[in-house]
Amino acid sequence: MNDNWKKIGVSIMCKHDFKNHVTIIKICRQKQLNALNKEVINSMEEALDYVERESKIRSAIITGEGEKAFVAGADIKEFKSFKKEEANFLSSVGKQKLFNKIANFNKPIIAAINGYALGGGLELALSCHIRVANTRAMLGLPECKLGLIPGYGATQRLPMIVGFGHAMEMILTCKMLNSEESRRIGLVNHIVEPEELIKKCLSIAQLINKTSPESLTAAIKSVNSAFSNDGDNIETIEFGKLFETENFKEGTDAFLEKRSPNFNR
Ligand code: CO8
Repeated sequence: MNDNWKKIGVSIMCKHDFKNHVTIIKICRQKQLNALNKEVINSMEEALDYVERESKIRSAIITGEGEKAFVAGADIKEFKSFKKEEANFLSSVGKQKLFNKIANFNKPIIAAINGYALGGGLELALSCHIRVANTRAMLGLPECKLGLIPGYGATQRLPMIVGFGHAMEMILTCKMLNSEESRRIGLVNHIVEPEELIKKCLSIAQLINKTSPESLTAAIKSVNSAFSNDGDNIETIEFGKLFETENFKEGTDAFLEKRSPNFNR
């Protein structure tokens, strides 16, 4: 990466384009398909804090390193041995530092989905205000195959974005959608060729940047308020409970051992 990129923590790179008033935040854990661990979440929070404060930056784009993945989920190796309390804690801290922070941000944030957006990775994209995918993107919520449910907001945000029926089907079947299917149900707003992805997001940012910053903050707050309820807490509690089940252990063991899970049914 060239000199315009600044490193935050171990795995976040940021490019601040003050002339065009936009920051690109890139998650760089390519070998693990940019899976979200605690370090990524903390560094993302730091990057977002800067964008929030810097008045010359009026919008941001989040993307993943490499050609394969936006983010392939929360880091399964990190949370595999968690008990209920640790799971509840990780879910609520992650929401506070990253997912809800983005959803309630004072400036618009665009997800540039450059490959797999799975589990927590799709939840990250769902937290963003606008989603653009490239033609290689694959979107899905595999949590029920791991003996879990989505724990970073998808049970709440997905029905708002694609409607109850499509949300239920995606969560209950764990089926991945390609970019065309994702656009058809409104999960992503646009699809472009891989080399056009950042350019397309920048062109949306340029339109945003011509508007009033105060209006953007108020618009985000107002649109979000249409959907406020207690579901987010219920999701965290239900998510934690699953860490006490045998099937969670079996689902995550099976993934790490590269085999199909054999669930107690
Ligand atoms: N966590 C940790 N490591 C991962 C993850 C992940 N989510 N995804 C991929 N990796 C790692 C693989 O283990 C592998 O590592 P290694 O080379 O050391 O074996 C490397 O990335 C490359 O992956 P694959 O070899 O599997 O690549 P493939 O091209 O064969 O497959 C897939 C790509 C289909 C994306 C596959 O990697 C996959 O299915 N990944 C897991 C997807 C998934 O289940 N995501 C959901 C995770 S659970 C979650 O996000 C819960 C959110 C709520 C959490 C709340 C807080 C606790």
